[in-house]
Amino acid sequence: MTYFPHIEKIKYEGKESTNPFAFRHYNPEEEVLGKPMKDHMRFAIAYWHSFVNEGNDPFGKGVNQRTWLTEDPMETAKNRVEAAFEFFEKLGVEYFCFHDMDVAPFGNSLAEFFANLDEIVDLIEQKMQETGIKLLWNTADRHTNPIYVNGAASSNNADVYAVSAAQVKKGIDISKRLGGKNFVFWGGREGYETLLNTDMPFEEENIARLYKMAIDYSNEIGHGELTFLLEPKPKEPMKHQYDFDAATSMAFLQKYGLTDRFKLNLEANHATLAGHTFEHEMAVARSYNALGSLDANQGDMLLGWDTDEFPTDLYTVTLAMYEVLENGGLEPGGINFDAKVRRTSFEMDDLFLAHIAGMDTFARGLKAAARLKEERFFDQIKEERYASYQEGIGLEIINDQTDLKKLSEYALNHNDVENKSSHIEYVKAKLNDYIY
Ligand code: XUL
Ligand code: CO
Repeated sequence: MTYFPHIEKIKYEGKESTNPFAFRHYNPEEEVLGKPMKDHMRFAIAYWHSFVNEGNDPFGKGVNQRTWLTEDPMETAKNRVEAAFEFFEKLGVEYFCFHDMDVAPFGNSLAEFFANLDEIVDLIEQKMQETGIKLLWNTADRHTNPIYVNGAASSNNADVYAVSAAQVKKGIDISKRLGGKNFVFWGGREGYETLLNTDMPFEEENIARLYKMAIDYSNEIGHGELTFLLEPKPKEPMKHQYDFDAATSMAFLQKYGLTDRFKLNLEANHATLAGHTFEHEMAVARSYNALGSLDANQGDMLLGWDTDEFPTDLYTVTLAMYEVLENGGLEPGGINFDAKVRRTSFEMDDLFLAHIAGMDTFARGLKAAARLKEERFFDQIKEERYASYQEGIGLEIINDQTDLKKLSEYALNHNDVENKSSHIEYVKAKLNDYIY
């Protein structure tokens, strides 16, 4: 059985290729800065967008043509595994990510859900062994089930808290079984609508409690190498999300002593929804040594929600890949396409075209970022800009050899403060030469 009969394994054919089903820039084995492209990227496919999403929106039903859909949810789930692994192999992507709810139907009870999961995870495990494809991360979907209407670990209802904990336990068990290296917590409904009825510190403390239990459990079952990733997002579905952005998430992790085992999974569209650039969020994470993994996509600046488009904006992607290089790579994290085809791209083949577009964009971004790094483009600009700290009073400041009295004395004797122009327009024009 094949789900993509017309598609052969996608190959790199070079810039001049006119074959839509070929990479023009992503050449997995090509070395960039001494490392194969594929190892810089560690691309992953998001199960939910590519194999579950039906192409519905608030105004219309699903339009996606998906030949794995049947009347029977378990049969559909099994078909999806087949289709997904055929897709991963043909695209040449070595990792995938999933929510528990993506891969198996819930059925009528938590126990039934877990039994369904066991059956499907058997299949996934078998496919992983056959193909060598690996799990980048899995996660527990604690937002879809109606019981999470008031949150999961932040719920006012302790029974809901327990269900959420059970899903996390099961998720960690699955991670161990499938050799997962990361486990994501995206606090979908961990937030609130109004303070009129919300005890914010109480809810946050409860969330932290669950994370501590997750760490303890992973140790207990001998899966202590697992990296937990908190994924910030500012709004949607909740008005006030507890993990608003990278800085807020780091404050939370520090407050509750979770930084040893937690890093961040940063998503481009979540960054822009928070009023930041993707590279800003990555730079913040890096400053805490907490850049764990990326969810690659892009938003639409004219829309205020999480559109999860495939990343094609070379400018942003270049700056993001520069941060990846500065981070020394992402391993054990990677770049997960948390992106969905537009509703008008409803054919099966569009899944390939969309991922190829994203992968080629990242390949170009990586190459441009490598040139920027090799030629020390940003380093030179910054060295010049902060040169006043390399000598005299500046050097004393950064060596902690001054105090307010000494600085005051110095300032009173220096009336001729001079600033330098940034020439930022010239910098941007030169940056364009690297990117395009
Ligand atoms: C939602 C989102 C999630 C997480 C995993 O906006 O990004 O899919 O990546 O739960
Ligand atoms: Co995401």
